[in-house]
Amino acid sequence: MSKQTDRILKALDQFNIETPSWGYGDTGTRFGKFFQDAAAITIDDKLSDAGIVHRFTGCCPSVAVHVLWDFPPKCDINAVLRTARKHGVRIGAINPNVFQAQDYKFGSLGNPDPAVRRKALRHILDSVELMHATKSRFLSLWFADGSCYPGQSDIVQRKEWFAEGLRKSHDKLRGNDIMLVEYKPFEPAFYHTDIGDWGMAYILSRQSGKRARVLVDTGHHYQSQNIEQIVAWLLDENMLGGFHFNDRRYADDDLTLGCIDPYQVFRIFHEIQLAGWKGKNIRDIAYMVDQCHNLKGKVEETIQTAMNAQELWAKAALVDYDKLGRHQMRCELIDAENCLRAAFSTDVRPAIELWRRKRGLHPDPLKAFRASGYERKAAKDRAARRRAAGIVQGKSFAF
Ligand code: PSV
Ligand code: MN
Repeated sequence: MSKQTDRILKALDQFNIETPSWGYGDTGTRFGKFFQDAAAITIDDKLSDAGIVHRFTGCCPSVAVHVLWDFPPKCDINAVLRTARKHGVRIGAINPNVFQAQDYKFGSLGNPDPAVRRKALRHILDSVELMHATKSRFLSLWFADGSCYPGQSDIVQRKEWFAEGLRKSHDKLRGNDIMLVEYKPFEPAFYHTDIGDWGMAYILSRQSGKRARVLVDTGHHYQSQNIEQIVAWLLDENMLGGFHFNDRRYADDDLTLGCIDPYQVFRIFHEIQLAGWKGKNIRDIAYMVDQCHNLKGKVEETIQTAMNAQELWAKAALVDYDKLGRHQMRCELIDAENCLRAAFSTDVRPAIELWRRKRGLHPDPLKAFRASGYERKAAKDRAARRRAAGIVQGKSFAF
């Protein structure tokens, strides 16, 4: 076996990517939803879909869940855990939901009304309990909080409310739990967002305690921002908690990882593997997908995402760090850049196929999934269940 293949196999052994439960259900834009017969209806369907993705790719053993969408009040947690086990997956990051209730119109932890702040905190603390009940390690926090007009809010006062709420949330963590703090520059707030960029997420995480880290959602940046630099800095500060992967052309588009700019994902992966090579602990990083697909088949798309991720991770494992370092020290720009280009342009697919074969997997997960007939069966079953339950296609967002 060539050294290169060996390097790829080892890199793939250390790479898993978590899929989101919300990527399996019907979703849309604010202008409407396009429904799919095969889309998941219940948490059982979502876990079944996630199980299928893992069965064919071998690299998606866990599923991120959104508390209210997947664990409504009074739901039987043990039954969900049993279903997950049956489908060969485990529950991953727990995402509290402090944005959809009417109370949160003007914010959650940053709401001027102390009763709403308390309600949001209560939900987060309940989510920590759910995290412990499901043996998940990650509490993943995203807040829609912000304001839409200049003068609407006292920005610094809200920062203090956030610091307080996050500290209290962090206090409930234990052992090797991690609290992930996600940032986003805009949407749904369009003037200021309380946790608007990685610096704000970093400051709040540092103030919260040793179990808090920053979560980088690749779709949550301004156009042309250098995301790999943010990743490199966070790694160096031991503050990189994880990712929500998706690709974008304009804003938070939720497109398939690597479909627009695969080189950017490669550059992010390169910074991570380089940090690992330099001795940083990169084992605890949570690689997660945060995508909702309105047009592509949900399971097919998730398989495609996992395959793209593996391919780019494998390419990033091929950078010659000694050589790169030498060229950098001599300011040999073209040669240094070519160290990255050489790795990026290597065809890693045969090595990935070998990795799959060694695990008893089909070398082409997408082909194997299509041949399985799973989607056809799910479409028939779920369309009938929708009909029986009277679930009908919704209207547009304003009518
Ligand atoms: C918000 O845009 C976000 O990225 C958060 O991570 C949410 O949990 C997720 O999307 C919901 O789709
Ligand atoms: Mn996200």
